[in-house]
Amino acid sequence: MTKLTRRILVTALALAAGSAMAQDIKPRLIRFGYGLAEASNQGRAVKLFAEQLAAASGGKMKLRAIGGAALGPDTQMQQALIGGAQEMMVGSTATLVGIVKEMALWDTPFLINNAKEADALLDGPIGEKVKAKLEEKGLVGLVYWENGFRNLTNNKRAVARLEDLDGIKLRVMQNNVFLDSFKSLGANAVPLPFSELFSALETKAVDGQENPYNTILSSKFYEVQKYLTVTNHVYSPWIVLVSKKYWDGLSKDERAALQKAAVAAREFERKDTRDEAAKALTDLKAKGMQINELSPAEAGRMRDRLTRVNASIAANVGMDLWNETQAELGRLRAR
Ligand code: TF8
Repeated sequence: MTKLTRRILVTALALAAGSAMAQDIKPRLIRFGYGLAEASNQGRAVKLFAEQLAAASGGKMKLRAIGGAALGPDTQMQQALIGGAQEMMVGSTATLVGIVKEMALWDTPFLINNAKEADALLDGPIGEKVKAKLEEKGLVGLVYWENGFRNLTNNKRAVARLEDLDGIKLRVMQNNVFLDSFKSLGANAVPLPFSELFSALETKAVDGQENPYNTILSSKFYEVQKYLTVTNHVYSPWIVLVSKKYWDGLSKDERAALQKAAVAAREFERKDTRDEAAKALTDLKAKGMQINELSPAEAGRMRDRLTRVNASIAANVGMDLWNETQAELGRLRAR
């Protein structure tokens, strides 16, 4: 080797090492909590997130996934993130309404009609605006994932007409929009954390609940619920959250690695969830559930009752945000 080639080689090696070291990433261990089972769309996406994070950080940022609400229900994890006792979580936007009132926007019945609208609205300026409200409350929202369109199950009777809901004890998420929505449909709505739902259904403390097909499957609600009514009454997002205290201590590169992994997991999660939902009804039927669709007339009556809560949602999230959302949806639908 001539002196010159040796010098070139040494320089090349130094440059390569330099670019790896330019990544300001320290060894990190992130406790990431979630509420559903490991064998669920949520669990699968968290696993992919962990892999993507390792890849984006040269193996330095490690994610410890803790599912099945082992770290507590959503509201408890949110407080742990705010206090800095836990680094990350994914959960329902609906359980955040007590912290950021604008999150109630996503609870508006029939706001979103399909997956395309959901992605465009959540990933666009409206979704960003709502997400940004978290920071002053001690949370950082990275991305929205899909929970999905919610449908009704119960153990009393097939719900074919609005009146069939009369007196049904229905578990709802801990949030006033859901409480008002289902009260206005005539159900006896009871707020409960998700982690208590299976046993409440099993012991018949409640008669029914509402969640996307994916969750009815992965949480085995078909074991304790006979009737499923296709209502698609609201599109529920999930949101990936980081403790702001933790986030503030991260370098630019560490933040970028987290954001990159969150987006990759979002793309995976939405596809996985939609694929699973598309065949879920067949699966749930095979598990013994009795499934019915509402007649257009009854669906219309339900829709009409549910949208009576819109005025109070608009007042709560603010008229500006409400109007901007309607305008954005108008634009998306005109495309
Ligand atoms: C509910 C939600 C839950 C999710 C999950 C725990 O009904 O849909 O399934 O928030 O992340 O509480």
